Amino acid sequence: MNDISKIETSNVPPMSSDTTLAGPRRIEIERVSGQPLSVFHERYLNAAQPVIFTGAMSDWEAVTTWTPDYFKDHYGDVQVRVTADLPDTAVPSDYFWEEHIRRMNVSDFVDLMKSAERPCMIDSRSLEFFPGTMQQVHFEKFLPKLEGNEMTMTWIGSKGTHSGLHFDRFDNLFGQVYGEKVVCLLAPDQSRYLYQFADLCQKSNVDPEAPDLDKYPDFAKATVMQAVLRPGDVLFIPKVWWHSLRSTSSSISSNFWFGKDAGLSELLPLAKAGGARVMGRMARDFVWHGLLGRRFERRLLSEEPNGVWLYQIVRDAVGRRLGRSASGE
Ligand SMILES: O=C(O)CCC(=O)C(=O)O
Repeated sequence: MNDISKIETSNVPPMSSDTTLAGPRRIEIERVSGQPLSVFHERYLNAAQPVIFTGAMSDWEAVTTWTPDYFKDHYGDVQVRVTADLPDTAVPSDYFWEEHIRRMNVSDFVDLMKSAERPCMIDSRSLEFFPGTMQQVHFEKFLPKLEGNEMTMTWIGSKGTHSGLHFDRFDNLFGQVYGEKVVCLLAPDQSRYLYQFADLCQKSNVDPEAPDLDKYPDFAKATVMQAVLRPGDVLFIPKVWWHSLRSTSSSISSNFWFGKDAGLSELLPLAKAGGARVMGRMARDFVWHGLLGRRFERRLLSEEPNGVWLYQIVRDAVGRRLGRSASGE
């Protein structure tokens, strides 16, 4: 049974399929409820098609127990790396991580969440840090078999956290456990409208909810899929699909990265969409930060620059080849 839920238009920009209106076309992410798991593979995973399984977590213990206070009561002494004093912007990669990293225990973090004026979050922490929580989520129900490289993470944050529009290299099942988040998705072929960061082609300068069309006029040609995620919703984000998430309340999410990661052949077209700016910067960073080892500052909620990542791949491949020749293989 398909059930297209109504989107809260107070939280997200209005939907529009009228391309004569200024701004991108906005459509709802498909919602499915009932007995959806059997259709996941064929209809969504194999077709790389986003979908929200409404209420898919209703019998997961996490949904009935996880709150900020639950983590404080059960894991208060666990030390975590936190991003705090976060900027009020949808483009966190404009900032640098070092200025926002704090280390504290979960108890202090939950107090901070409740009192801080600026957003803060425990971002992308493995559930292994919180013993017992791994048994309270059941992403494995979506997959006939596991490969062993899956990562189950949690995101715990105050109202107003922004992930920034970006893509990842793994398929992702994103479960909203507590509170609400607004999500925007764009297909990989929309990359040419997204004004990627020169040093990080997987990060966009555009706020998909409130784009600055004077600065980023091509974004008006894009198609944005969007929804409000509520407790119990599981969203499928196919690998290399652009996504941004913003919390509209205190929020706890858990996500599950799985499958084969996108390789160079999938990533290079996305880098090329950024044009000479991205490709030139990648070559420069390959030499400057990779080969010559010059220090770089990591952007907030970001990986190392693309050029450094590429350098590491090349270095490891060369190392393996030299190792094989030395051992006479
Ligand atoms: O929830 C968030 O703020 C970001 C989540 C995300 O980017 C992801 O699961 O890949």
